[in-house]
Amino acid sequence: MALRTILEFPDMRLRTIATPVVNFDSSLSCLIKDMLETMYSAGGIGLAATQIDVHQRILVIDVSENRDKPQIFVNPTFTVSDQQNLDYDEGCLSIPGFYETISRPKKVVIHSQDQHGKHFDLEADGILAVCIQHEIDHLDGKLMVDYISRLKRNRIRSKLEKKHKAL
Ligand code: GNR
Ligand code: NI
Repeated sequence: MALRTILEFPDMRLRTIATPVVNFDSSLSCLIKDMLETMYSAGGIGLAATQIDVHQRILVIDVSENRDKPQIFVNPTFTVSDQQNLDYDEGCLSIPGFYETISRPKKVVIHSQDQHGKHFDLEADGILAVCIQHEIDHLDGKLMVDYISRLKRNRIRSKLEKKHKAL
């Protein structure tokens, strides 16, 4: 088990488009373990492999109160199952300290594989729907700041750049 470093905006590696997982082997299990450990340690409700500089289509999520119900998604996609949108105040471990209200489809059906390659579908609403869409965006090199104005985005960029220089 190992904690991995989480990349922070505006690191260009966060813009990489992840490729599908083809081998469901022990190295995938190890990677998923590291992702869960890193997510729990950082206090996040989700983590995409992209955020630890691994450009494969893997997500871990835990939206449970007691942080004891990990969900694993390999090669996930989703279809919108409710035309309504939900506004949610989103945070991101790769944009620490900033929160923005983002509007996304309220209900989605997730099509995914588990860590063994088995296919499954799952209907999600509420925070799980928000989180899975946020995480799939990461796999496509997209960040929540892409949904806000350029002015706000640039303000966040310069604050984080200043912080990175100070470290
Ligand atoms: O920990 C996280 N919280 C969160 C809150 C609202 C909407 C999305 C998220 S995901 C985020 C973890 C993260 O950055 N995952 O990519
Ligand atoms: Ni994020």
